[in-house]
Amino acid sequence: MHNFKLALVAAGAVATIFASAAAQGLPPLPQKDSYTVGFAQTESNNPWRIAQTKSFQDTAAVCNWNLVYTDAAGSAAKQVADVDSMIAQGVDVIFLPPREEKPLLPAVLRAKAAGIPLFLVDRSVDASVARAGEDYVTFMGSDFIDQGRRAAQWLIDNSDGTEVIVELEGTTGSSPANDRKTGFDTLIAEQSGMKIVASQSGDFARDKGRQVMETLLQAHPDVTVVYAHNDEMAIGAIQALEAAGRKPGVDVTIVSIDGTRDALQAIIDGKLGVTVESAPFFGPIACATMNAYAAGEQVPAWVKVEDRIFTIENAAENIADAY
Ligand code: GYE
Repeated sequence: MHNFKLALVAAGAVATIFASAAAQGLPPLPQKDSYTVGFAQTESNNPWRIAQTKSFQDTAAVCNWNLVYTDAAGSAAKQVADVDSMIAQGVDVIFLPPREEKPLLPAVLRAKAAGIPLFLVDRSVDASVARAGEDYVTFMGSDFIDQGRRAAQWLIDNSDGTEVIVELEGTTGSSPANDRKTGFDTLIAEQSGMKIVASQSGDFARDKGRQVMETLLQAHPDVTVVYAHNDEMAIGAIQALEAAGRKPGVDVTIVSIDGTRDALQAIIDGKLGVTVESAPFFGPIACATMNAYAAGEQVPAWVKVEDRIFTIENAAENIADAY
């Protein structure tokens, strides 16, 4: 159904590091018929997170996992406590999407010290302090810088060259917010007629995105483009624009990232220009990666997910599979 390409990439220095337990001093994972698998979800307030959790639950049945699931409800402090409790329970392995890059670091290091292999899933931690192949096994996820770059490139290709841009950032301190900003802003900075006039966090949430857009619209009524770091905030921005009498897709172009069902519908309705995919279906990748690690195979430092791009060209044919 959902096609993941497990590209064992050589994207820069990171991916040249390979983790196998023996080589790197990482905790080994014995080969067993069944594992107790911790999955410390960060929050459940959007379709992306719900789809990711379902993917882990579906995979648990197929891969014979006893899934220990926690939901940090949007709190990095609770997520740290959740990981600590998994360590105390002695789970076999931990999958962690760190809500923010820095606060989860101590928990990552405690898992290693406790002899539990930890895999980062969908978000990363600060690479200057903890490294794949040394402190945790690997990062499984998308190239967020490239996602931001692709959103910017679509805009450049579909613009007359002059734009007043408002940016809705994801959760402050999270790797997708940091990197999606870098990728987009860098490309836009090279366009003489395009200017990002405001950039503010909407915490990856629909209602927060709507509220922030309402405020920014008052300060910047001349806005012609909204770049949202995820689809939920893009939908919130569309609501704010419509409430203010603007026509998203006609007088304001919206560009976004994720590929949710609501976003594909907004594309079909002519309100959203593009959404760069950020696939949430990590269960099968998690099972394959952890089994490879248990078998003593080398696991790349970055198990990279290849993402598609959705526009009016292909939104209709993909909406049935969307989440
Ligand atoms: O884009 C967003 C979610 O970490 C890649 O988190 C993930 C992001 C995703 O809240 O919708």
